[in-house]
Amino acid sequence: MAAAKPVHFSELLKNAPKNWGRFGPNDEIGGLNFLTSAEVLRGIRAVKQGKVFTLGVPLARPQGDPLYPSRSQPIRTMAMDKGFYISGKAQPFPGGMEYADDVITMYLQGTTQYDALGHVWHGDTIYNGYDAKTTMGGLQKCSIQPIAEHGVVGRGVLIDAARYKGKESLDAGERITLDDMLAAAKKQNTPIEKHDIIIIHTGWLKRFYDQGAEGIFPKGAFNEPGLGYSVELAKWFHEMEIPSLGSDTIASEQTNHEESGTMIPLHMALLHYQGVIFNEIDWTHDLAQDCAKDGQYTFLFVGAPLKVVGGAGSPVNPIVIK
Ligand code: UVW
Repeated sequence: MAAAKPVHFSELLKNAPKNWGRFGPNDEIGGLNFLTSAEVLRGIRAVKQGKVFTLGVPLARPQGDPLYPSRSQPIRTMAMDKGFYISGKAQPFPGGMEYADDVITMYLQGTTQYDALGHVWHGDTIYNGYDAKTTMGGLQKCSIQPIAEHGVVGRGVLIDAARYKGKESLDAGERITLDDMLAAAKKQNTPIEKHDIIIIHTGWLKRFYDQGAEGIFPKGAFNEPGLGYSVELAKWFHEMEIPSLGSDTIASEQTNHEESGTMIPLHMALLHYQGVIFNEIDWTHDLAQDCAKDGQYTFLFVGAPLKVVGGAGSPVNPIVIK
C-alpha cells in the first residue's frame, strides 16, 4: 500500500552508501572510475562468437518513440533533399554532386540514452557535492561530456528478469528484488562479478512496439517494472562497485516505491549517491532471445554517448559483442 505522505529521500536513504569524495573532489564520472583498462580487457575476454547486438531503439519514427511522458517526441526535418534541386532552391556542387541534410529537435533523453550524473538530485547538491545551481543554464559539473570522454566499456551481463519470472514481460509496477536479480543470474549460470555493467531485460519495451503507448502506459499511468529500492540492494551495488545499470524501460528501475511513497528512488540511491551511470530505453529483446538460445549472458559492452557540452544526458546506440 502506498505511504500516505512520501518519505523524503534524505530520510529514506540515511543508511545508503555514498561515493561522494571517494574518487576525489573533482570527480564527475562516478562508477566509470571502476572501468579501468583491466576491465576493458575482461570485457574483451567475454567475446566468444563475434555476434553483435545494437541496443538503440529507432529514433524519430513517424508513429512515435517510447519516452518519458513529459518529454515531446523527436522531430526530424529535411534541410536539403532532391526537392530543393527540383524547385531551383539549390544548385549541385561543381561536378554535379547533390546532397541531403536533416535537422533533429529532441530531448537528449528522448530515446535510448545515458543520464549525466548531474541529471537528478535532491536538495541543493548534485553528485559529489557540487552545488545544484551549477545545473542552471547548462551543467557546469557532472554533465554528460566527461562520461562521453571516458566511454562506458567493460564486461556486460544481461539479467533476463522476464524469463526468470516465466513471463514475456513483467507487469506494470512489478519489482525485481536483489534476491530476484541474483537468483536469475544463478539460473543463467552467470554470477554477476565485481565491476560488471548490468543490463536488465524486463520485456517492457517490446510492449510499446507490439501494443503502442498503451502497452507501457496502461490507463495513461507511468508505472514501470524494474529493480526496486532496498538498502540491501544499494549496499550490494556499492560492495560490487557496479559502474553502470541499463534496462529496457524508460527509467531503468521500478517506478513507485510503495513503502516510502517515493518515485524512482534508485536514481537517488545509485545515480546521485554512488555515481552509477544510468542507461535507459535499451532494446534488449533480440539480445535476450539470443542469450536464452546459446546460454551466453556475458559480453563486451560499449556505450558511447555524445560529448554534449553541458548536457544532462545523451542519445546512444550501445553495442554488445558476444
Ligand atoms: C527522469 O528521471 C526524469 O528521467 P530519466 O528516466 O530519463 O532519467
